[in-house]
Amino acid sequence: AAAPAAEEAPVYTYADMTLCYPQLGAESDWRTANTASIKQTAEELGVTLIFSDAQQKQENQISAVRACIEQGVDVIALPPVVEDGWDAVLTEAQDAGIPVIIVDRSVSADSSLYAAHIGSDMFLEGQRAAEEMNKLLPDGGNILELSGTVGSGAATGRAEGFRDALNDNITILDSQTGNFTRAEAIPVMEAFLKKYAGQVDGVFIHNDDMAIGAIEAIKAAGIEPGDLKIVSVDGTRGGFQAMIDGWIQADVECNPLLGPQVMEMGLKLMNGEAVDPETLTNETVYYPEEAEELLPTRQY
Ligand code: GYE
Repeated sequence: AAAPAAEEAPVYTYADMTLCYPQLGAESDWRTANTASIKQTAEELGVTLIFSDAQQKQENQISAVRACIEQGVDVIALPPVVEDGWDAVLTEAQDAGIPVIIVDRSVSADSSLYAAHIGSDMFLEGQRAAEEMNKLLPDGGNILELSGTVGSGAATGRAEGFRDALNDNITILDSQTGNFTRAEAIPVMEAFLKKYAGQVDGVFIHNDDMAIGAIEAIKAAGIEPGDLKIVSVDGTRGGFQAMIDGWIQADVECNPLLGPQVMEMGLKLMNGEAVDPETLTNETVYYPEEAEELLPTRQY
């Protein structure tokens, strides 16, 4: 029998698509912008969106994915809070014939269990952050690291990339998690400043929200802007403002506006078209000198 001609294949449009987005939480301005991008894009394109917020708990995310499988959605786009522990639910989606796009952070599951990944190269972001710290501390020094959620692809990638590119004359005295939130970063930074008083030249902070929290603690300790070199990640408005105020010396961009790419790929998958297994976001580094001019143009 002849293979069906291309024009006979069912062609779905955005209006036919029900997309499940089990968001991992609302921990940062980056995340808020990511959620807004998904919701706005769905509305503009006429995609039916099933959205949930797992409050940074993997078990909530897994339940949300299972609910979407049961409901028979067309596509699941999953931003995984941590890397491990997805094999079972990804297998369930696959058995149900529902394609999964891993969005933003990565998973450790075998790539045969999902259709594709769209997001940032977290290792590269870490390398970029290290290059900035190298420039800020040309004679070396002692630094601290305020890292993201333990076990998340974003924190692991940034930590590894940072160590990969950091000069040998810079020592990481300590590394603690602030779970990507302002609130959790404050006590961590306070404890750091007590423990390492007078010994610290810089801090690598895995996102701008934690940087803003840390800056509160640094201010309270009577330290002046620029005395501690701070390299952060994301490039949110808050990060830009902290650059203008002299607290952050370099901000490595991480782009949360993934809605259009996610929906476009979702539709391709519905129509049985081939997709790129890995789509990396194009990103840069921002500096204080340009922060004032760029702030009004920032979308998040
Ligand atoms: O950098 C941080 C957020 O996974 C890239 O998660 C994302 C990170 C982002 O909480 O602000």
